[in-house]
Amino acid sequence: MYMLKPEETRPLKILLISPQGKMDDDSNQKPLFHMALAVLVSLTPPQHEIELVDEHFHDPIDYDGKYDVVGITSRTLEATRAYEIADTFRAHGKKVVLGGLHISFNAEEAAKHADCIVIGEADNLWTTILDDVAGNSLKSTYNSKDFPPVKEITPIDYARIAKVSKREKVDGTKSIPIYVTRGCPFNCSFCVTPNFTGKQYRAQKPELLKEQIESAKKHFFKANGRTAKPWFMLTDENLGINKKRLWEFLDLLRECDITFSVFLSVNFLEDPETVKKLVDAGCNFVLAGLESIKQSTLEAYNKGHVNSAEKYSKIIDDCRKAGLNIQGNFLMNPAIDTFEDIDELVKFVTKNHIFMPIFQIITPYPGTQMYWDYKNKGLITDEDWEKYNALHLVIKSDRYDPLLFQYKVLKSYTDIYSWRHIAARTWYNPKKMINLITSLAFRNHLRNQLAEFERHHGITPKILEGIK
Ligand code: B12
Ligand code: SF4
Repeated sequence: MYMLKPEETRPLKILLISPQGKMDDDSNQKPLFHMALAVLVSLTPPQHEIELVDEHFHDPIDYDGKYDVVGITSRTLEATRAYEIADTFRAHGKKVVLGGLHISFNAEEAAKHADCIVIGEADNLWTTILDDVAGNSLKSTYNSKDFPPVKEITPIDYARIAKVSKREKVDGTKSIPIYVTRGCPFNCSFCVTPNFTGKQYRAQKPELLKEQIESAKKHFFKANGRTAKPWFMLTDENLGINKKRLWEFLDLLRECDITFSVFLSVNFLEDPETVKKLVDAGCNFVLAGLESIKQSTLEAYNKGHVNSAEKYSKIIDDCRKAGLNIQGNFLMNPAIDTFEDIDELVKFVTKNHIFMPIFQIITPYPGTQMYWDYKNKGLITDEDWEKYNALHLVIKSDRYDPLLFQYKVLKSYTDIYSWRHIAARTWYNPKKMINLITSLAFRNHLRNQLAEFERHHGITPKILEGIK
């Protein structure tokens, strides 16, 4: 039994929830737990008891549980569900704290559903909140800006997470999240980072990173015949800010004997030495925001300075030859992308056998420059947050009927997960197992979404043929 020290507050029972939006997917790419909650667990003083619930893994919620406080995270896509859970807990007399990216930029909206809202990062204020709950003096708002700046990365306490979460050990086909850095100094207009953690770039201390990886392996990984090494998802916004730093981290990761995936600007992959270091360190794929194969579009997103569409094929091919997959992320916008452009993109993805491609409809997430630009011009047509899964068109479209544009993207996206495409990609790319398993999850999810879309809107593929 834990013995309370004189300076410690009364022990609390804390429930932390990661809600799942109704239109969120069940893809295999999801990490084992949400890093925001991992940070909160790692910061929580030891006398408190924690329970972690993750709806992405269908963990049930006990609304009658004896919790002193319920903390809920949320991104925009999950906000409506977060509010639903919060309202239900409050109706059961529980104290609810809401935090996360969406809440930070929609404080007024969120305040209607919570006893307390948290704006910004919680690393510098979570223990104050717990002390205030224990002392019955919880305030209605805590803003990270009012606390000392977050200068360091909170090391993740994998042992405690293993104790409080419902996740079992996994093999190398499911990813364990970890972060090496936070922040990114770039200014892409569709991204929340520049207005959230962007300016506060920081990195893990090497020795702590190694310790965390060892602990994560011990508590969350079990090898099997197919996968001998664990798969870590590096949830950094952009690991490749600085080449020297990146190389140091890659050397360090190499010593850890793991596989990992990472978000990285594609321009870093032009350098063969960096690619080699990534492969040697165990990188199984890089998620790169390629966004478009049209240079004019890249310029429109403030991405022209880092990306050059012309070079994509060569970079992808060189990486593949070196043993590295690039997962391409593409954005589609009815104001700049025609149906022909989407067809061209499908051809490009097919020809280049792009690993686990992601198609997204441009979505102005609250907190992005793009959101304010569209909002000020009155161009946002839908603020039903459930639809902010990047497969709905929530902005005004003059060129195409919004529903048809959405259908075109969803149909093209589903088509690139046909058996033929999956087989070709698996054949040509390295790391076949991850490719196959995750592609099947994407395929199932997309086919279900498409079928639902066609049923709900009475649309058939024939309709698209007439409007090219
Ligand atoms: C890793 C990552 C992923 C991974 C893993 C996601 C996961 N489920 O964990 C993958 C690849 C699966 C993914 C998918 C998607 N992602 Co993503 N992803 C990220 C990334 C790069 C890092 C997230 C992370 O782990 N951060 C580390 C944690 C510690 O930070 P945090 O969540 O902000 O938490 C801190 C504070 O917010 C606060 N806090 C958070 N919650 C709470 C709760 C309480 C109670 C308190 C007190 C405080 C608090 O304290 C925490 C510690 O300081 C972010 C970029 C970013 N800037 O966050 C984008 C980001 C979150 N993703 C984004 C998007 C749009 C998506 C997708 C919709 C894209 C798509 N169509 O596929 C999907 C959605 C799937 C989903 N539901 O997660 C957007 C979200 C925008 C928004 N407003 O919602 C971001 C911000 C990127 C962007 N474009 O700007 N993503
Ligand atoms: S490079 Fe990536 S993380 Fe950085 S601002 Fe652009 S999209 Fe966001």
